[in-house]
Amino acid sequence: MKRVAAVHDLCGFGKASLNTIVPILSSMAIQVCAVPTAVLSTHTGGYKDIAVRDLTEYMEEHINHWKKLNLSFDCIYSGYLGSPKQAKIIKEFIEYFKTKDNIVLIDPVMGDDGELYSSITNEMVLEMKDLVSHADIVTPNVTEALMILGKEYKEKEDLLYWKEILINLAELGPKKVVLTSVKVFGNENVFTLAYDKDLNKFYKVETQHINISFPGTGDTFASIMLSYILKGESFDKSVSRACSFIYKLIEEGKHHVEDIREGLPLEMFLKELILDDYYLIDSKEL
Ligand code: PXL
Repeated sequence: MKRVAAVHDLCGFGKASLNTIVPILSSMAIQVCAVPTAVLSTHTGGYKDIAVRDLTEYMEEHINHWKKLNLSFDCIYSGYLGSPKQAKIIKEFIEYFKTKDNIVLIDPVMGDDGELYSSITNEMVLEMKDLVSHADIVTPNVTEALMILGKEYKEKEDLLYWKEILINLAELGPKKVVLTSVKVFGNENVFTLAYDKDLNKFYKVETQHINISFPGTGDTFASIMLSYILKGESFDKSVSRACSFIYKLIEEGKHHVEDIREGLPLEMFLKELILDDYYLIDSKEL
């Protein structure tokens, strides 16, 4: 069984972070070993008076125990961080647990729609940029990508501009880059773009834009993509499968979720994910 070290927070209510990562990877027969970065009563997407416990100090003890146990992982997968110092802890984790065969996926969870999440500081953006340079694969949305590159937020651009952004991100270190929530001039759809530096290939997956933003969608996307990669699916197919399933979840979410803050209706459709029983939108070369 493949094993993933998942360095993410736990939000008690509202499907995001470990509440989506654990069910997705587990149902795809991948073992999740959590390194919790913070515990929150809810995610920060629309709730007030959130209770938060940052686990920066605790994380080192947690990881030290794992070192004594001589554990090994097929993937190191990080997301939302509780403090900028956690980026350094994760870099050390990567240095210790990285092998020539395992993969490092960094999802630089920081914001969406041109805004940083309320808990994310400028220091965090700089630390995240540094952390991204240690990744094999990164999965920012447009907001996160432009923040990392120190560029001003653009809601729409042409595909050549976004291609350049993929290249700029790969220049930081990662061999594979996935850019989500991409909008293009003269087109009402939404694109997910991917770049495989080793193959020098660019891919795009185009889906109809549904104007609802469920918190936790990025975590769900990255976890589905990672599940397929670990199952041996090709990079571009893994991206297109994740896009297809996310599209299905958003579409179903319109009918099944009363309060969008609760997140995507993941539990209702996990079975379809496991059985590959959903409409596949193919990727095209860009
Ligand atoms: O889904 C990303 C995420 C993770 N963790 C926390 C968040 C969010 C997005 O809002 O607030 C705490």
